[in-house]
Amino acid sequence: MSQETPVEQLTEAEAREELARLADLLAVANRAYHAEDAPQISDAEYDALKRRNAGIEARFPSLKRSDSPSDMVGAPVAEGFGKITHAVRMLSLDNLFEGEEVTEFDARIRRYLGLGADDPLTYTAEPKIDGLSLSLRYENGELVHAATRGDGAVGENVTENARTIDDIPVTLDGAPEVLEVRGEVYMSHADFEALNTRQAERGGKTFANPRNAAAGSLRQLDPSITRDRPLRFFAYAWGALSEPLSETQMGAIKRLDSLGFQTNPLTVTCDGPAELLAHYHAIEEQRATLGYDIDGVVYKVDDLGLQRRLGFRSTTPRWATAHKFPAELAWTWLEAIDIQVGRTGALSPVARLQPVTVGGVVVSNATLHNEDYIDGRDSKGEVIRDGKDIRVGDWVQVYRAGDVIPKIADVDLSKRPEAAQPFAFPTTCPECGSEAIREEGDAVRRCSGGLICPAQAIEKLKHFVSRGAFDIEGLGAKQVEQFYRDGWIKEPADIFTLRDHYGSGLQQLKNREGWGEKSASNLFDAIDERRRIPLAKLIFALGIRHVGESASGLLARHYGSWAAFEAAMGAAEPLEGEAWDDLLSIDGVGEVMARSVVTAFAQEAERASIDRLAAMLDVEEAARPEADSPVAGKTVVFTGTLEKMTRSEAKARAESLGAKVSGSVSAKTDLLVAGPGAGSKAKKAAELGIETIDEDAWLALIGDA
Ligand code: JCF
Repeated sequence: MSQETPVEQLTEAEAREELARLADLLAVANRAYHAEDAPQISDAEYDALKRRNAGIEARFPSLKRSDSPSDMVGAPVAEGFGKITHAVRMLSLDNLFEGEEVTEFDARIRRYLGLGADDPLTYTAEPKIDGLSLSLRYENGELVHAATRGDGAVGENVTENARTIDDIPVTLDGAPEVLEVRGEVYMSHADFEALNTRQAERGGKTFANPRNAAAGSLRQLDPSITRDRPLRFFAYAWGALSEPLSETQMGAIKRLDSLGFQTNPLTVTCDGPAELLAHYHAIEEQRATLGYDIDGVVYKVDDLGLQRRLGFRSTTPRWATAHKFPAELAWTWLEAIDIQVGRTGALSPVARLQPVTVGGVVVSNATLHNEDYIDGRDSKGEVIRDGKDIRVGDWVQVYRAGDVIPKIADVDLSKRPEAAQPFAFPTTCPECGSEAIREEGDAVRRCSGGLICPAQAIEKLKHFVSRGAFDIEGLGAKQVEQFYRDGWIKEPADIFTLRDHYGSGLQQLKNREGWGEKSASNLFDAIDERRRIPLAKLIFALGIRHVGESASGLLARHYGSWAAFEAAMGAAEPLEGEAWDDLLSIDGVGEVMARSVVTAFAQEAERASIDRLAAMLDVEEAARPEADSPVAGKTVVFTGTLEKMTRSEAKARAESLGAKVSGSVSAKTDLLVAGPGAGSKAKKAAELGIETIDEDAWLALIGDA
């Protein structure tokens, strides 16, 4: 990542741009990984992107996007399994990579808790298993269900499969009435090799690595297949509990162990960052001889009372982190550079590589980001890789860090073939021939063809039918692409006339290859089922740049109905005036996103296509946010000394209840919480007639007293 402008040096404008780029890259990576079960970039690369994103957000909190990758956890639920809503959300972990960051992690926790550098603070450290997480729910000692993490809130029901895993007890003795045990399903190296050999002999599917093998094996619709796969399970956490397991993390792990779960024998307690780091190195040294894949070491605050106080950010606990092992590198030949055109017209260069194994995974594609990256410059025009450009025929270093899209980190000029020419980045779209334009301040060149570009049209359609959007059963990326190529579906509205046009008469869907009477009629029914659609899903499905799932939710809740939303976008078109200001007033909607939506509605062809679609649908109104906490929607200011919590704890708690926390008192302030020593703010609040309460009254108000 050294090639990129360090986060500390980014200007605000660059940061905004970079956050947009990272959101795009991570969305692409996520889709590639989850839709195809075949990662394109490594875990570490993926982590590096997420980390950079988080770093920029930390420096410029106001630029955080409503579709921020920081708010995503894992994959949406796959089709085919029932869904289980987790009683307690399943979390992922923040990552750190460098030794010094362990000290920062410790310092951050101390600051949050108001502890001094010399106060004792114990952590646990354990290997981070590279498998997939699973939540097991026991009621009265019986396993009642098992669910994958899914998106953290809702997972897949894999109970029958989990029952076939030897390490997972079906009954427990002496367990709390309700006990959700969380841990990692994984496959050992030996079992993985044997499985792949067996699969190859039978002409079956072989797996890229043990993690994919474990995921593929657990997510079998037929449990008898899972039974034949040698899966294992380590327990390391818990969800809902009817009574506490212990007062410490280590105590809880021991309790899980005595209940009959496998827990990792390398789990230890450490007093402070130096001991954590020493254990990290000890585990790193044993990594190759463990017999299963690990990708780092997990650190947790040992005291569960402190864990409770530390709480969570949106998807990760403050009391834990994963210290990842460094990325893996390999050298290979760059055989070609292809250009892919995305949904928003972005031309993305993809490196086609002579296949090479990087950290156990065969890599044949890598991202080259954009034209400047190929040239040896970052998006600011600053020199990267000492200014070396990348050419077809070069000997290049591939970098994989984790699990999603590998990238080219370096090039060896001493091996450059004489005939190698600088890469000429196309200025026309390779898919439709339209001019490809790079706008001021955009790192990316984009096809200007809009809907006439088949690549954009197809990508837009794929997005339209994807999981967070219309999610039409039987109409996935493959089918949409086929229908597009046949001229049956050119835009989303055409999906809803498919039955009328191709259900009967000369061109019948059921007579086409791959389709029969039943599947055709099921498809038409599935399409009809989606004619009624929540407003947020419709907005998201439109595939407007910068408008992700959470932004769509914000817009839907703000405008309430399709008619109101559509009218407002039209009225905001001059990018000024009341409707424009109203759009910008939505918390979480920034200027870039606002501009993007309004412009989409202002483009005649696009607007016509949206109107044709809306005419086919019955759009459900969105519920306006309801005040479900006494401080929801209120602007709160804390001042003076707080005695029962630190300032950041108070802020996080207030925000989790829907309040907005501000640093200064103004006419917009609804409530001032003043501790001893409150000065000018209390005075100002009194002048403005703003309600002022003390810490105890605040705790009583929010029900924490
Ligand atoms: O080993 C792991 N992959 C692992 C993942 C271990 C842990 O202790 C975890 C985790 C994910 C979340 N703990 C949490 C809270």
